[in-house]
Amino acid sequence: MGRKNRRVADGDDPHDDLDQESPNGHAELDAVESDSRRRERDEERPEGRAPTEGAQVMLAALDWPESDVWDAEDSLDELQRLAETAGGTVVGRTLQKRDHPEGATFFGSGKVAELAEARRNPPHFDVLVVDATLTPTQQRNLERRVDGPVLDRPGLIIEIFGQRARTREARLQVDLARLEYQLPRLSGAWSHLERQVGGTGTRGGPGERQIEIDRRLIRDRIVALKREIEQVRAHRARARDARRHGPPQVSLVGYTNAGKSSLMNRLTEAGVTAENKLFATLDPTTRRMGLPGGGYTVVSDTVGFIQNLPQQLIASFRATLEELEHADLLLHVVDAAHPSAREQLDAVKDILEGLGLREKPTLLVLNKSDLLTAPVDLASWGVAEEDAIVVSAQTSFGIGALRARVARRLGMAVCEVEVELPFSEGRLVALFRREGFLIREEARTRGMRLHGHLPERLLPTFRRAGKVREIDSAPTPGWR
Ligand SMILES: Nc1nc2c(ncn2[C@@H]2O[C@H](COP(=O)(O)OP(=O)(O)OP(=O)(O)O)[C@@H](O)[C@H]2O)c(=O)[nH]1
Ligand SMILES: [Mg+2]
Repeated sequence: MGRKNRRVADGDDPHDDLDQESPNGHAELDAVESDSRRRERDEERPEGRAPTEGAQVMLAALDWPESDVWDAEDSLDELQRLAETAGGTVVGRTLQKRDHPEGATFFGSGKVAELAEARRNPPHFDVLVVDATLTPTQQRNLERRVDGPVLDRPGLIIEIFGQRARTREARLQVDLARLEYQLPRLSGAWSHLERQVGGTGTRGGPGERQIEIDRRLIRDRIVALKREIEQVRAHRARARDARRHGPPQVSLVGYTNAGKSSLMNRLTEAGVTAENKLFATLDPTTRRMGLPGGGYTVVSDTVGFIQNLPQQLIASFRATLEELEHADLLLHVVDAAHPSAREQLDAVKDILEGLGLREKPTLLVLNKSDLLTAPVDLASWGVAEEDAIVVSAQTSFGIGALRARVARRLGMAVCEVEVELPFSEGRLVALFRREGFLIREEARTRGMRLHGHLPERLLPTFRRAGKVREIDSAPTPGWR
């Protein structure tokens, strides 16, 4: 899934004062944290504030041959939006080209020195955000070198989820992801444990002893959170069980900011928050959606995906993501006008595959057609015509067709028919009334003639009992 920070051998590392990766991936613990550094951290990072909120942020990325999944500049653009979403102001961005990442510091020594220099001089930055997954050791070493806090991409995404989480379920899941992320990083000079475990109140003890205490507290909290999340999962499973005999389920999935919530609002008038922000939605919302012909389905909107979605979040959001497993149809929403639309599509497909959802019936919804300057060539998207549809949640273009397509894919499409049935088939007349829309009913000499709309899946039943004539009519406009 996306780019990974490849760990390289430490042998060529010229920085002997820096932590080295030990075989289990953890470095030697820091010695005593210096008083001045601790003071600075406490002043800069009062309890409860994310490191990026109100901070001046420097972005840095490495472009190396094996990291070619995304164009490094496009990925940096996305990182910039993420940093801004997290409340930071980006004061600079820098890209280093290299054969491979440096084992101890990720960037090469020249770039690290340049970053340290940039932090000391105007326009001074508070936080360095790196567009990669750093090992805990690299993160710690970079913090020492630039003498300030360093966040990697997963750390930043987890921060944003933390800022966005509102409901109890989302909070539990984000807290778990954050603690799992932090556990191996605890000895970092700028680790901000205080707001994770409700303030231990004992900070300031000697570093190593304190870190051991913090580790124990985090492990205890992780156990407690997992227990609570398990209860949420059990509750969701019971709710799903109750819905099993209800209408079919449709789930919206897709990259963050693709327009899932906007589409949900168009399809159901749900009034869900849709914003030009990354990760506007963290909780699944479920609403009824009317289908052409009078049937209905249930649609859920859920959390957006992103390239390199942190594993900790995927694991902790399992309770939420499990809803997707039980959907009858996935609507994969893509911002077709985005310059990185293909990469976003692939990133989402990777995540779906990782969740075991590759075989789920899926309809690709190419959204934001109002922003497109050329007609969509479905073949270039690698999908068959019947598996994709072009829409605009903003202008409503294609929304009626999307409803009809969903109905068809769920076997709930409706057609206009004239049916002749013998008098003995009274139970089918009742079925027509219940499941379809009966316009006219006539008693003829040999039986009944019914005219109206029937779900396509019921046509064989009626054909077995009598005669069915399909009336070719244009789809009714404006179905909601
Ligand atoms: N021009 C245009 N903008 C759209 C369209 N659909 C959504 N948007 C805009 O795209 C932005 C993101 O929309 P959302 O519906 O919040 O996206 P989302 O997929 O739910 O995003 P997350 O919840 O963050 O994952 C908002 O500013 C919407 O107004 C569209 O069809 N055309
Ligand atoms: Mg949303």
